[in-house]
Amino acid sequence: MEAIRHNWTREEITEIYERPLLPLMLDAANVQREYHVFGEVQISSLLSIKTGGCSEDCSYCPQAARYHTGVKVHALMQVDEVLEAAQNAKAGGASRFCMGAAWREVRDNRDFDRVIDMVKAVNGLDMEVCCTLGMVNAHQAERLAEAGLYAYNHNVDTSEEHYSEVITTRTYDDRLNTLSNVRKAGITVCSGGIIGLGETDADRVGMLLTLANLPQHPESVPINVLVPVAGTPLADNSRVPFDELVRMIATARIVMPGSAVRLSAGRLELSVAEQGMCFMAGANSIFAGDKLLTTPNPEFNSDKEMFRILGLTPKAAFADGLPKHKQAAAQIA
Ligand code: SAM
Ligand code: DTB
Ligand code: SF4
Repeated sequence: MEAIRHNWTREEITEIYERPLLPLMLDAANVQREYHVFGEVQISSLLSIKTGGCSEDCSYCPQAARYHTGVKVHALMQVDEVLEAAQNAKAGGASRFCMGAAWREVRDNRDFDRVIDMVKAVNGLDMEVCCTLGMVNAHQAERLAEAGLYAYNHNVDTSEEHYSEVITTRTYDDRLNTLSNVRKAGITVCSGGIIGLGETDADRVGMLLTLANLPQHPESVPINVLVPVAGTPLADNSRVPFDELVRMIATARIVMPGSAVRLSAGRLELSVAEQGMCFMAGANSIFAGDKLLTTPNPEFNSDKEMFRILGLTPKAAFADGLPKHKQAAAQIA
């Protein structure tokens, strides 16, 4: 088994990214087989707990207040509503429940107290609980960890060089700083990005270089394909050809062998055969459920059929080990 590395060079990642597609897929599949159960796919379910009206200018995002996208603003949901959604997600086969808020950052107010209650409530269902709430400081990350948060999603989104073309209201370093706060609090890290933002191949390599050279790789790496939304500045961007997505996934798989690589936004535009190529190239996680945060995602039954056709199996919650607070509880029991 090749060692997990954190000293990749740009040249090495470029060489991998540029390999001919089928040999690249084979290389990625071999890594996949060494580090994971081939064909096992982790299923996450997403819920937008606070929708729209966001102050940021992320040029891809339907929830930014400044773009007129038709997304209805919705205040923070109630804990019991969220719990019910999590129960439904679990019944549908999800092992992870991810709550997303259209916030720039977490603030220390009653809304955050309510999110803490949501984390505790969903944690009681024995699901991996995940949040994506924007920037967090060290203290906020610790509060989330104490409440039982398993994972925190915060994407670098693109390369450091391309970042300011996409977002101007915060910096790449802000993003990395939040990831470091999350890591220090002992929460697993979920961080990836989007392709189709107008970036070059060098930017895609650059994004993977940032992620693969973090002191510890993110446990989950979501690869999103831009979902173009009318009203956003990127509404008319051309669709990413599927082979470029496969290439991106395969490269992520090879440079971060132990991580879950998530085939994230954009699945609705992909056939089962194209998604099958992504799983072959090392994707081993998806968002399931007919909605992402605000945009549509494949229906439950079509994903069920895809799992049947491709021989995929859902991964159980906590298959990679219990988080700290659950380990203590397991010892007492
Ligand atoms: N507000 C928080 C933040 O920005 O970190 C959390 C929610 S935000 C919607 C989470 C991620 O969704 C973004 O970082 C981005 O990668 C992804 N995303 C948002 N809009 C998207 C779109 N139209 N297509 C693909 N991915 C998108
Ligand atoms: C991630 O990388 N993708 C998810 C999740 N993390 C939060 C979000 C995708 C959002 C797609 C656009 C929408 O539905 O609003
Ligand atoms: Fe706000 Fe997050 Fe959307 Fe950016 S990606 S506009 S921070 S909700």
